[in-house]
Parts: sequence; structure tokens; C-alpha cells
Amino acid sequence: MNILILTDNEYLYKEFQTLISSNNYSAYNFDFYYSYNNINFNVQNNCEIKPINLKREYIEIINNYNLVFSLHCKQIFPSELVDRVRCINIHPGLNPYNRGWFPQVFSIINKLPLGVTIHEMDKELDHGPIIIQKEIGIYSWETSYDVYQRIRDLEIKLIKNNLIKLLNNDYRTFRPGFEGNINLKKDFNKLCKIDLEKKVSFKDAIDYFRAMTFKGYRNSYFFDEDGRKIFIEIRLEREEGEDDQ
Ligand code: 0FX
Repeated sequence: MNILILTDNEYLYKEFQTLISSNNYSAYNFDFYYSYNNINFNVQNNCEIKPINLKREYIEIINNYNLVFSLHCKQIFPSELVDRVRCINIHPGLNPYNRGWFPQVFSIINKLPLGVTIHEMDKELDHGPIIIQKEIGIYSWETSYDVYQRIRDLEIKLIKNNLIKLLNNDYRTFRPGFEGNINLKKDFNKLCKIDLEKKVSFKDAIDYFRAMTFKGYRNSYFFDEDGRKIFIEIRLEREEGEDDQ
């Protein structure tokens, strides 16, 4: 059985490589690709991962693979590909809430549920029959970065616990009863610029800043009176108490 893994996420790529290096998966052939336009993907010399342009090369995929996994692949899958080959998406959100980009950012802001969804793909974004889904709560002291670490751990756990079933098409699916909402990269970019005149409650302001705080990225900003661009992030610290551990 030939399986294609498409990923633009180095962490998930490495975790998946480690997982399939065990004997349980010796009967399966896995090939790895990342998006041709992902200039940030850090390919080590000894890595067996190559760039691919899905729009141009999807016919070869249809001809050569029995199953495709998207582990955070940033390209849109052509509809012919999802119609002709079983394609499974690992999504860091709880479909159909906040489908699309950076679900935890939007869930902190719009207070919609969050989790991880593994689903068969159709031609719409983060849509299609759900195979496995788990919700996680968001604590009041967490930033986007904190929540994302827990989402990523959950993604890896769900893949580990279910990979054989996913490979063998040994599962049942269900469809959510509504379409939900979608956020795109441009929606996130729009969020980054702070309107200094906007009136909001402290609760919404704190939620906004923690949603935009992610180690390694400068997200929210405003322009001061001299036109200088000023970036903001927030630090939340929970008082230590009896319910720790
Ligand atoms: O790989 P990934 O975690 O996932 C993203 C989408 O959120 C996901 O829904 C889609 N299926 C997948 C293909 O792409 O994205 P990332 O590694 O670019 O970003 C991870 C987190 O980092 C993100 O949730 C929020 C944070 N981040 C990222 C960027 C690029 C920021 O806070 N600011 C940024 O500018």
C-alpha cells in the first residue's frame, strides 16, 4: 500500500517519521512531500522529503497512491484528487467551528469550541466526514501558544492511537449537523492591526491579546503618534494554589 504524506509542519513530520519507524508499519510504503512554495520548511540533508506542487502533480498522485494524509499541508487539494483517492486531514480545530487557519486563535476570541479533528477530505476546506474528534477546553491563563502545544500533543496522540485503523479504512464516519465558520490567513492578518479607538471590555481585550500571543511571532501591533509600529504581547500568570499538580 502506497501512502503519501503531505506536510508543511516540521514538528508533525518528525513525530510521524518516528511513529512509522516501528515494525508495525513495515508493510506500508510512506512517501513524504512538503509544499513547493513553503520557503520556511527546513529540509535536513538526510531527510526523505521533497517539494510538490499539488495543482500540477495531482494526476501522478492519483496514479501512484492509495491514500493521502495532510499533516497541516498548506496547499488546497484539487477536487479531482479528493474524489479519486481517499484523503485524510489532521486538523488542529474542532470542525465545523473555526475551520481554516489558526483555530485556537479564533476560538479564544470568539469563544467557540476547540479540539482536534481527523476527517476524510472533500473539496471544501476542513470539511468532509469526521473519523475522530476530541474537544479540549481553554484555560483562562493560556495564550495561543500554550493552547497550541496541547493541540499538537493531542494530534500526535490521536494519530498514534488510530493510525492502523486509518490506514486500513477501518472506521465509521459522521457529519456535523451544520457548516460552521471559516477563517483565512487574511482574517488573521486583519486581526493583527489594533484600532486604538475601538471600545471593548477588559475581558475581550485580554482574550484578544492572549489569542495573539505566540512565542516566536510578533502579531498584534499599533502605530504610535510618530508613526512607529509597536508590537504587543501579553503575559498571564496563574497564582499557585491548592489545585496545582
Ligand atoms: O501548521 P499549522 O499549525 O496549521 C495551519 C492552520 O492553522 C491549519 O488549520 C491548517 N490545516 C494548516 C495547513 O496550517 O500552522 P503554522 O505552523 O503556520 O502556525 C502555528 C501557530 O503559530 C498558529 O496556530 C498560530 C501561530 N502563528 C503562526 C504564524 C505564521 C502566529 O501566531 N503568527 C503567525 O504569523
